[in-house]
Amino acid sequence: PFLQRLLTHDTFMTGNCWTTFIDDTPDLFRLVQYQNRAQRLLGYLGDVVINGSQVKGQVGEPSFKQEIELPTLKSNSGNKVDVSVAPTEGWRKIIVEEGPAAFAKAVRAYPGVLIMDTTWRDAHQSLLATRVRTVDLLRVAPATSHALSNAFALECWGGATFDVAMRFLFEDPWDRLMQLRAAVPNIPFQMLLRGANAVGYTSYPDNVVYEFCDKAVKAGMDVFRIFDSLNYVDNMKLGIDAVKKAGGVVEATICYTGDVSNPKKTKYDIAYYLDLTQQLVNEGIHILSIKDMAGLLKPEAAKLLVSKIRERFPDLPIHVHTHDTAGTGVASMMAAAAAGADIVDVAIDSMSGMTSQPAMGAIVAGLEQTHLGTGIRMEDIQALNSYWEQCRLLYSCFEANVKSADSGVYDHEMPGGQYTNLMFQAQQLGLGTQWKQIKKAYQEANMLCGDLVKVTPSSKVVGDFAQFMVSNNLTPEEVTERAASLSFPTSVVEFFQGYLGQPYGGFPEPLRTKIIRDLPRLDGRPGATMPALDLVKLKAELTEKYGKSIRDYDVISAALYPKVFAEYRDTVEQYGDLSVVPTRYFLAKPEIGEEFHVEIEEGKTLIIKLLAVGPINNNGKRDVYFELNGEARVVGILDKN
Ligand code: 3PY
Ligand code: ZN
Repeated sequence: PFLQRLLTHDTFMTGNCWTTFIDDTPDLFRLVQYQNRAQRLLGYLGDVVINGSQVKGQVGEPSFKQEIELPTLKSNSGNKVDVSVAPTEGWRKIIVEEGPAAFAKAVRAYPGVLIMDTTWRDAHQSLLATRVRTVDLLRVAPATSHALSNAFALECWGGATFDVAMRFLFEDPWDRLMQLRAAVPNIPFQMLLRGANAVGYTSYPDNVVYEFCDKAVKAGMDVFRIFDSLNYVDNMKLGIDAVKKAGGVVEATICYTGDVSNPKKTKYDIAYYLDLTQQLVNEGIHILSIKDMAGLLKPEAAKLLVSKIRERFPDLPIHVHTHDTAGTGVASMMAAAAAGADIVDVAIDSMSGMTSQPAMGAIVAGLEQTHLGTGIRMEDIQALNSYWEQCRLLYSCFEANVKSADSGVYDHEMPGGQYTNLMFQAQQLGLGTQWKQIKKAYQEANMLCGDLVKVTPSSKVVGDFAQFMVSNNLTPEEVTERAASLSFPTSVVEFFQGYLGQPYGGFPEPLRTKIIRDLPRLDGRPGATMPALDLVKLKAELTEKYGKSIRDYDVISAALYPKVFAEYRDTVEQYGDLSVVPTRYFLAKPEIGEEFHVEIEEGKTLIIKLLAVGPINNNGKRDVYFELNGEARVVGILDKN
């Protein structure tokens, strides 16, 4: 059909088209591009048909294969809300019109408690290996912007979402942010920034962190939860300064570990957290976050910690984050609210509980008749929840099979996301029966490291250490005795060298010396000794390789994750933009004869049907026959089975 169109094209028919053909006939070339794009997309779909999805971490297929029903919202008078019209009311207005300081002040003055919904980031990072895709967020975005218009924020970016988007979902994290921003203009967006590690697992040159924050604000980010995995203030200061310069809201974080309600746990006590808060307040922050990444903050501890900070810093907005691993999340957030917290983190019910955040519905209902109401309506939560119930099933192939609460977390102290991850990995490696040992070894490895704050990336160090102990059958005593001759995982060695920063209380000796031997040691902020990365040069190199479409955003992606970015671009080169493929067909093949739609750009929809699969040929390939917008298409796919 293309050749037919070419041969009958008016300009072509004149016979006078060779030199200026491309310029004179842009419509024809748009058609070529479009057809090329469609063909590449069929290449991906064909590969899924023959070889199954190549998305890492996927076990089986989605257990839900119907079209997901979108939420219907009703106004107080019972009329259907037209969610295609974006609401104008919401907390973001204050950030945009009056700036971060005025926003923080208004939040502090709010008489009730505000919620932050983590469904779009931490909840799926903790439950579904961070695999929720942009399409599924975008579909629920209009309803969310109405239903949660009084929310403090939607946590939707940062943490692991940045690299997972490129690495496993073959999508661009910046596009995700910009598209969500366009769909939700009224509710502030929050991201998780790992201080000097930005959205990575290691320190970066300072200029990369500054550029990252600048671009994040430009792409639509508002509030930055800035933490350091060792609560090392020097690392955090860099993130704080970078966010301030970018014009974002600085939510500086104390990562919570230990148990302030237990007088026997003395390393991380109230005095430690008050001192840390003071150091952060000295940096001129807008909001304080208490980040309980493992779910260790018992209700009594929440009451104690929040009330002490509230007493010392009456004007400081306090935002509390927890994970529900032990099952105390709702009680702890209620206690934090009663003790003076301004904002608590929740996830939509069907994406809540266990290693995720506590349930939005439970907390909103629990506070509803008190003087601490959230301004969110229960019926709106139910409407959003029904979308997420279906969505969770769509991503069932990434569930880690965490089936219950685990109050053992008070001993092993694993962060929520890591818990699910390590449990899944243990199952995959056939170490499933040794899960109990991993948890025990994690606790032992933590003590060997000197009892650390454990959150990305320090939690990875402890996790790698624990897996090393289990696979080599080592007790803590054996590790201590044989440290000088054992071959430790790189992350452990680098931690002891000081590449993550300085842990509170210092490195344990003589273990440090035995592990790092004659390798260099860093005794200050790791990034301080790193030369600036030449981003102009990097952009020129990327443009040379990928063409003029390289944006400043891409330069940051490549600076943070050179290899992941290159592989992501190769995939896009091969298949085109896969973010537009509906998840069900991104992860699993359609039935023969099943028709589905892919909107490759606004107003351009491909109607696709799988027709047949041919026999294997001499090259080990199979022909996969599709119908595309009514025309037959074939793609040859290597059968890897
Ligand atoms: C991350 O760094 O991704 C986290 O979620 C830490 O809690
Ligand atoms: Zn978390």
